[in-house]
Amino acid sequence: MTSPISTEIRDGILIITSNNPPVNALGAAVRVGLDAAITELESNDAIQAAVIRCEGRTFFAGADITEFGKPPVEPLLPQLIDRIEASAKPVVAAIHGTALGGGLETALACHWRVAVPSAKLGVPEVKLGLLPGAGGTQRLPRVAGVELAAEMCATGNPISAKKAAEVGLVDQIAGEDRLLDDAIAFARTKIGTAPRRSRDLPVKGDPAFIDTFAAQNAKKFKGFDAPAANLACVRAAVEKPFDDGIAFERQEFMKLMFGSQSAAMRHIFFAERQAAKIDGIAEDIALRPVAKVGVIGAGTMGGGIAMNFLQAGIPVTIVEQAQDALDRGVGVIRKNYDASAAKGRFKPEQVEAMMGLLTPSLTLEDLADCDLIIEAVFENMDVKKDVFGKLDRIAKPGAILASNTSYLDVNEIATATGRAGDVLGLHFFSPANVMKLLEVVRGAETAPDVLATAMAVAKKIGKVAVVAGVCDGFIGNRMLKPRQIEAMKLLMEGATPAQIDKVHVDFGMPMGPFQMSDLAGVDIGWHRDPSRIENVRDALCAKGRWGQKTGKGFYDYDENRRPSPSAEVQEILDAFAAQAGTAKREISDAEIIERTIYPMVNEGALILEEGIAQRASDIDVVWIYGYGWPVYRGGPMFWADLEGADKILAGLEKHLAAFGPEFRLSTLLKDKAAAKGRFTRPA
Ligand code: 3H9
Repeated sequence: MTSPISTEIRDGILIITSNNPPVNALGAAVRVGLDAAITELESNDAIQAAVIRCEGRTFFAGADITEFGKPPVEPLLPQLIDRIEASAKPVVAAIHGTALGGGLETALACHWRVAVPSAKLGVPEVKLGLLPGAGGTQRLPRVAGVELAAEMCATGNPISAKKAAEVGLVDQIAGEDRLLDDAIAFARTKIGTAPRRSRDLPVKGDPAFIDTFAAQNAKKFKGFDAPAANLACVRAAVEKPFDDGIAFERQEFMKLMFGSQSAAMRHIFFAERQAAKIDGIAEDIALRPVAKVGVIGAGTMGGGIAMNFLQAGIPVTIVEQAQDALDRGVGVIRKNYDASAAKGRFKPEQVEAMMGLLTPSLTLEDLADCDLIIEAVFENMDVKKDVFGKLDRIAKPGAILASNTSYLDVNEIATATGRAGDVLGLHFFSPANVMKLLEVVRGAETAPDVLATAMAVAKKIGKVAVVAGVCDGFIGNRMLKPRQIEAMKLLMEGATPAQIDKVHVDFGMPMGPFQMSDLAGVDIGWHRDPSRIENVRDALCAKGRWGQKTGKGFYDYDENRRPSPSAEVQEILDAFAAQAGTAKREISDAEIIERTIYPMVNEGALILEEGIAQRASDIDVVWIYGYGWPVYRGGPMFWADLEGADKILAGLEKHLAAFGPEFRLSTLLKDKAAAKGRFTRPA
């Protein structure tokens, strides 16, 4: 096998080049090659200095994540990095693309760094539940200062080459197209000088910043192990000699590496990329062009959907039925953009450019030249079919016709047209311009190129897209349903909304089932007849308890929307429980998990069994990006694997009577439990 590392001597300078697509990850072959190159540097007297560079789109983007959890192969990255740093001859890193994680650590081991203006430098390990474990936490504070190092390590966010140059992390900005030449010229100026080793530099900056920064970000870091470990290592850089700091870093890295959080976060890293792949469709299938988009409905959803395309530079025609609704919708889009501009996210001229791409209209006929038309009208089958019938007459041949339905049967909607192959669902999540998830619903007749085009468009507008089959609620909302039903039953049996919500928030969800109902609106889907009271929801709605928007729902809210338990709600719950003859009892937190989260796993298993999701990891992506499932728990199916299918099955079987006759145990779950098998691949 040829090595991904090649060397060339140019006038006394050893040029060490890595060519390991796609991102020059520092896998075993790269490390072996670099190690040999350093031997060449040291042993050849004709060589006076070296430049380390990469071919392709980026400098080393980090350690090879696919090697984690497998038996280590020498030289280990920390060993290699020490060797580079120890070189008696000057070594210069030539950085383009993204120098990330182990890549930046390699650059920090080089004695000097040259980068193109477009380069980005960062240590994103924390996003994988890790820390820069090849000396990054000890060298970065010495080179860039404690404050910036703490921030970069704990957030994982990269910095620009310009910023890196300001703080001394980059020594020279090269011409965008002349990186190698500039790096060689720079290396030449260092011939004969003693190498500047990061490990020998004093730590710069104020260590008190670390505690302040941790306190400021306490909410963001809640539940995650890695940010605190990163900060502890940066603190060690201040307090300990270099070698002791490195030993501490190693110990903390190993703890994280073999913990469940990093496994979960690495699972999601690959799951997100895997979700973009459609089983059975060639990756190079010809896509339909999407240069112009139509959106029907200028309400919250339609407006949010339109914003995605405007931000990606794609013109949008937005259609409403009445002028005032259209004006309101366009007004909201502008208001949102102006608010973002005020926060510095856009320049005022960018806002004008985006608004300039928007064409408001009162007639569907104006969608005739659109390549993709997304309907976001009232969630009712007859209304949707009427719209699709009209679109069938108006849209140009080959246009993709999409419904933003969150529950309805996309196959039935498609029957309103004579071109079911062009129809699919694009289920955006609210607020549609913010939420990353897009469920792409594949109808029975949806053409492969239509599906592939939708996935490509999703990527273009910055969404994480997951393919779902047709069923009630697709992947996400279908799994939400058993959770909500069981949470409601538990209220009858003696739990309180606050207790159930707390269990979910402690689990890591952004909010519990009742906080979610109050935020979304308890009245969603309510029949709107206050005299017809058949269940708790009807009773709440009849009393105007529609959620946060009316100041009361499952909770009472003060003027700052702070919730408190409601005596009125408790009375309603007690009355319904008495009527049904349900005895109240103590409900444990463990039972809340078994009754509300285990049924979600069961539903996920049914979804897999029925082929609604392509793979278990897709379900995890839906829940991470659409519902705020804590990423350190890896999504419901990865979490199920940690918990054990047998434990989940046993937990569910305990409560079969409570679940009632409509509950269906998944055969797949039973099979996994019997075989002690997993839904997802081990990370
Ligand atoms: C680390 O360095 C630990 C050390 O501190 C300590 C060690 C002791 N390894 O994202 P893309 C694959 S931890 C293996 O679609 P983009 C990726 O799966 C590492 N594979 O491209 C995908 O494969 P496929 C710290 C990797 O242009 C393909 O490359 N570094 C790795 O949108 C293309 O990826 C990080 O966390 C990897 N490190 O974005 C950086 N990285 O085609 C992680 C990518 O089969 N990577 N792949 O689906 C990234 O953030 C982005 O990939 C990057 C490019 C910004 C580089």
